[in-house]
Amino acid sequence: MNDLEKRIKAKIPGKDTGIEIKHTMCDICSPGMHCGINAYVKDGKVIKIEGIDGHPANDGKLCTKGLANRQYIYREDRIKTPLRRTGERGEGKFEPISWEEAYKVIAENLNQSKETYGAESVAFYSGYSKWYRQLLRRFCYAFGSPNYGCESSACYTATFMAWKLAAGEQGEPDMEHSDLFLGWAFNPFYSSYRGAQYAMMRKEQGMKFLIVDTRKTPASEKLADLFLQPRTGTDGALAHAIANVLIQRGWIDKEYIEKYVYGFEEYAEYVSQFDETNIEALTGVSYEQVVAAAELIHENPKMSCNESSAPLCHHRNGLQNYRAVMALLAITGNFDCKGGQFLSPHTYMHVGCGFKTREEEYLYETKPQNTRLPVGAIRFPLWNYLEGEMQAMDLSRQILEESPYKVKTIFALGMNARMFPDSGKMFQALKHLDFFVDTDLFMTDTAKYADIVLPACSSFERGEFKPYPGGFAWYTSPVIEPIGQAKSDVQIITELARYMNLPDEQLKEGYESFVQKYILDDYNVTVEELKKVELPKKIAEVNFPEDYGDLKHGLKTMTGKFELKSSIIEQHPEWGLDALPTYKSPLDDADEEAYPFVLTSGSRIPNAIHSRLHGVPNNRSLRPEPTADMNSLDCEQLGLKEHDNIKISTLRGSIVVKVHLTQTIPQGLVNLYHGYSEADTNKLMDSNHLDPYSGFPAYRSTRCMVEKKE
Ligand SMILES: Nc1nc2c(c(=O)[nH]1)N[C@H]1C(S)=C(S)[C@@H](COP(=O)(O)OP(=O)(O)OC[C@H]3O[C@@H](n4cnc5c(=O)[nH]c(N)nc54)[C@H](O)[C@@H]3O)O[C@H]1N2
Ligand SMILES: Nc1nc2c(c(=O)[nH]1)N[C@H]1C(S)=C(S)[C@@H](COP(=O)(O)OP(=O)(O)OC[C@H]3O[C@@H](n4cnc5c(=O)[nH]c(N)nc54)[C@H](O)[C@@H]3O)O[C@H]1N2
Ligand SMILES: [Mo]
Repeated sequence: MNDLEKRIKAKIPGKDTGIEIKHTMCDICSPGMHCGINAYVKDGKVIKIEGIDGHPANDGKLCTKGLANRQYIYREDRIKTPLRRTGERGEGKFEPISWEEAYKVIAENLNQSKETYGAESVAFYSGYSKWYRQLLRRFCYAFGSPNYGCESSACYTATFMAWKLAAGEQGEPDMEHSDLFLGWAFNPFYSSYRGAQYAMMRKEQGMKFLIVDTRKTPASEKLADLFLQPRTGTDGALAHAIANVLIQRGWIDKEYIEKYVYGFEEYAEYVSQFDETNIEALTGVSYEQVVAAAELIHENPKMSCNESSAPLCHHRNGLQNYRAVMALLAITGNFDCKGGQFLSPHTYMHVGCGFKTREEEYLYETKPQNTRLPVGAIRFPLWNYLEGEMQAMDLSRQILEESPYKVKTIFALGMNARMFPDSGKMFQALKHLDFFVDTDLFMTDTAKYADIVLPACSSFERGEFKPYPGGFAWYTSPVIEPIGQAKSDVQIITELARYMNLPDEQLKEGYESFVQKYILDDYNVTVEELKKVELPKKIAEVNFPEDYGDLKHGLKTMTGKFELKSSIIEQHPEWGLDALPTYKSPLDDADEEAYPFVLTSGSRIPNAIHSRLHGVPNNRSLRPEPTADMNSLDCEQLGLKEHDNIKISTLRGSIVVKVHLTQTIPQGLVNLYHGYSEADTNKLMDSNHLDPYSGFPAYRSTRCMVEKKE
């Protein structure tokens, strides 16, 4: 009897409960978390869940989303069998078919598309789930298409790109040894509660916080020693103004810059234009506060900074703004040293766990050569240079315009068309396809457009590999049978690869073989061993990096230095991009008088994650209706009371939502969460309001107007 079983018996003395407690993980959230779950299973059903004590990700706790797992996996709209569309696209009429039949139809149509238009006419797309992506990518390459792409066309990748430009690889804060933490667009209280707990602990230990956010948040209230509240997307200007004060006052590390930083002179010259004459007009932050920020940085020399996956980059100037914030680390000598930012190579699925894997080898060793450029490559050349996968923000355009070539088929896992700016255009593009397969747990609005829908299973119904920071690794086993005929995504990909007899033996060997050969073999541990352990097992030693180790060795940039001025961009003048982190306004060109407000969307709320929990009753009950936050003074001027209906309009369209009056956001801003079918904020956005450096959408800065709706 293990400890947990003892606890159960203890809870119900003298009774044989028939309950088994099994370990699994929550994958509702990002791979950066994946908390451990005890699933209480009775008669093949999960009847209760709780966090696993001692688990490195969550140590017994679960957040509002994690606690939703039971209602999530048993959502009524779970797809139970493969389906073939019988009605119009979007109508939702389907008939069940067998897996064999589904594979046959898919294989025929994919091959047909390849024969008629070339392999590149088939795009392979993954929504927010990440755990199967390696196999999907290899499938795409084995099929011969360059068009693998995913939700990361709008999440995190711009951050990696900013890091690749500056330092060749991704950085990570050494918060443990910092005097000051630069929490720029940082509110882990809603997006990652473990991060919030750690920040609170460091606060209590005396670390200072400079919080920069467009809204007042729990982080600005609980953590900030200084809080700056710039207008949305004006962060680059603000960072430059802070840099300018640091440089003018000599509060920079000249020796470090001399040795390790490239492009300082031109950068210093450039930022000198952000000063007391213009900074308040540009950002809404007073010059006094800019100086106060510089003073705080000067007084607390060891400074690290959060890595922002979304809000900083969700602007048409996002990547440049990111580079501007990172520059503060470089000029104060806070990159590659204790208490600052260190390079942290990705272990798996872009999460740094402190040890290396050969994931990239698996991903790229079969990449086809001499294919056409992936979708988005011409429009976003820097993206293409650094990432080489499809920039999915250009997908709807290419499907509809059929330029530079036709994309006629999409094979998708977990596609959410509402993720794309101008989501209406993405739905239109789906209609334009010859053939569309979507694989999901639920019958979503997007799946309704598919010709074939495949039922995927949840993390409770599958086994999955997972590494954790500190050198830990785990491999879960299913805790219940799949719902209906659902299969795990990796099983689907592998079976289809075998059915189509794709020329990739490794892919056909499946997921476990990939994990074993490309990850675990290097650490002398087997999948079978990891499946048996109760808690994630330490498989690798993780050593703290030496100060300036990477810099002394030379970074993986063209100059070997931290680049304030990008030599990659410098060498490609034909891209029309700036090598320095130049600043430009984030806003679109809509007429300011007609559209006097700015819509920012997506700031995380604790009870939802994108589209996937809006249909889960407990979570929905915490915020039953799509609700926009607006400043109380703006509401007064518009004659709005709490929970009135408002119509938010942009050049692209309008939606109706409830209004919430608040002081947490400044006047002129409208803040709304995304992913709702009935009030889709991305419907309001222009599909061309994108960052030319990264291709990222400007979810957080679109001009809009607001009217009361009776
Ligand atoms: N306005 C606005 N839009 C945004 C953002 C924002 O801040 N503002 N944020 C952006 C960001 S950062 C992100 S990451 C994206 C989120 O990207 P999305 O892809 O929109 O994320 P989800 O809504 O979770 O949708 C993914 C789909 O995958 C399905 N799914 C879940 N688990 C599995 C699985 O194991 N297998 C399969 N096959 N399917 C599964 C879900 O049911 C869902 O239908 O949204 C972006 N969209
Ligand atoms: N509960 C919950 N947790 C999540 C998610 C979720 O949907 N729900 N999504 C997951 C995913 S995919 C991601 S990418 C992460 C994102 O994680 P975070 O980056 O933490 O997400 P946000 O809450 O969007 O942004 C953080 C803060 O940035 C501020 N902000 C927005 N725009 C700007 C700006 O232009 N400048 C500045 N300085 N601040 C700005 C917001 O007001 C917010 O308080 O969260 C993950 N965790
Ligand atoms: Mo994200």
